[in-house]
Amino acid sequence: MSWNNIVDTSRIAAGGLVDFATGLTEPSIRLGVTGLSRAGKTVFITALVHALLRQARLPVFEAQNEGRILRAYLEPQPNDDLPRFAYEQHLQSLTGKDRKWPQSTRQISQLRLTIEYAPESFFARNFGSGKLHIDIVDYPGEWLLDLPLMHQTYQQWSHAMLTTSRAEPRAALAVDWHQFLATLDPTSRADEGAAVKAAALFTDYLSACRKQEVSLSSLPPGRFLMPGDLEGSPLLSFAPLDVKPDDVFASGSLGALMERRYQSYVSRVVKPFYFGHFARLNRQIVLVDLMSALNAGVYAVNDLRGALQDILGSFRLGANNLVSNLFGKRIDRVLFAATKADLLHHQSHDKLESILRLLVSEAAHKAEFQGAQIDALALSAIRATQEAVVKQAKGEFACIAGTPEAGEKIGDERFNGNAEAAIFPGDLPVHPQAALQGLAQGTLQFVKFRPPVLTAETFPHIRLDRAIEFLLGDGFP
Ligand SMILES: Nc1nc2c(ncn2[C@@H]2O[C@H](COP(=O)(O)OP(=O)(O)OP(=O)(O)O)[C@@H](O)[C@H]2O)c(=O)[nH]1
Ligand SMILES: [Mg+2]
Repeated sequence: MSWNNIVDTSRIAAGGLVDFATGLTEPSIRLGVTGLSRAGKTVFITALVHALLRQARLPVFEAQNEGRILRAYLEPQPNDDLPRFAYEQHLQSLTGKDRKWPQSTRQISQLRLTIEYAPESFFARNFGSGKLHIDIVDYPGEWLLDLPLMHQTYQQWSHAMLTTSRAEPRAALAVDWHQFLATLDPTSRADEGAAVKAAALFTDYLSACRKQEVSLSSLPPGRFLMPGDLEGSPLLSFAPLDVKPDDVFASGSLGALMERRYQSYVSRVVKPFYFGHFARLNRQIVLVDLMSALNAGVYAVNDLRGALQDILGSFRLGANNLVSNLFGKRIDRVLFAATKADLLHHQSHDKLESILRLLVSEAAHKAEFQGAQIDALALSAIRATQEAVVKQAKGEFACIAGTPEAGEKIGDERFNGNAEAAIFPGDLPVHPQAALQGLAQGTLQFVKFRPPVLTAETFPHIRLDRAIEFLLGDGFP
């Protein structure tokens, strides 16, 4: 074991000890909620917490169905170094007069929910009630996709980035960056201006790859698109150069400068995230905007497949870690969820789920993943639509209906944010394999609907209860 590994391992050990000390008295589950930007993390957490606090109708969540959940409440979180998830604020925006989706979040945050329950066994019940703390951690999926960088040198990473950026659909989006790159000589004297400009053009290329029409997923380094508190930091002024995986740079060269910055990024950004947050999770839900990827076509789907494989590779890394095993903190359940299922008619929910299941099982196979339970489902944390059948001369169409947001367009009609509308969202192919081959490209029609008017105590949802049962169900013995 190298010196570096020993230092790293002791970092988790220190963190693990704190968790161990705080977790000793009362059981806790540390649930990571992640997904790329706009995947639906904030809405999911707000809906999950709301449903548990208000004891919503969650038929598949057994402990609640059996009437064993006694009380649920929010508590101060145990980690002082993490911002709190702004639950009240997000709920307020969803339920306020204007009914808005919560604002985009750019940072990691955490919330502690505590649930008191009646234990299942007669013996335990006579000892009093059980108590489970659920620490929910919301973090950008972009940061998770950075973990493979810990095992790559700058030269290997550069070479890989260049290779993928030279194939379509990336090549067309990389033109400006490639043009500038062609003027850079890695062996020339280090030049700060060139490094900054290369980083800026590389970042523009990454954001172009994220646009809805392209919808690519795997775009590290994660902080370039989702800088968090590193906005404008020199840690982000590096970019790939046209080099070979085994090139060596002379000191004082541009190559050496980029290499040093890359290494700082890995040791000061990626590793602290891994050891400080990721390695301490024991449950994980990965939210995926699968519909956008399917609609964008086969490149987007393939890219998502690669991203899922990287993600599962990272979870395997967590599961095998000696120290995390020692402290009982390892991810033992991972749920992949296709979000916003309410944008499709229910006839397509099972199809959406089968497509995700196929993608995940392929990725798990390739990543040689084992050691944790994996599941996949299609859900809507807050259902903004209802279903309707629209009869037209050509036949009957299974539609969804809701209130489109102001400014949304369907055909020639522009909405004002108050009128309701029914649309035919399109159908998914019957065979999941066909969808993965790109046959769903351009077939789905998306409209942004406003959050629903609350007619009951709790939000309508699709399969949120299945997610809860899988992620937390065994916490109420
Ligand atoms: N119809 C519908 N839309 C949803 C649902 N969940 C999320 N959305 C939409 O997706 C958008 C993004 O959701 P967020 O929960 O903010 O996503 P996020 O992953 O937290 O995004 P960032 O904070 O930007 O990383 C929302 O503004 C909604 O428009 C859902 O269950 N149904
Ligand atoms: Mg968010």
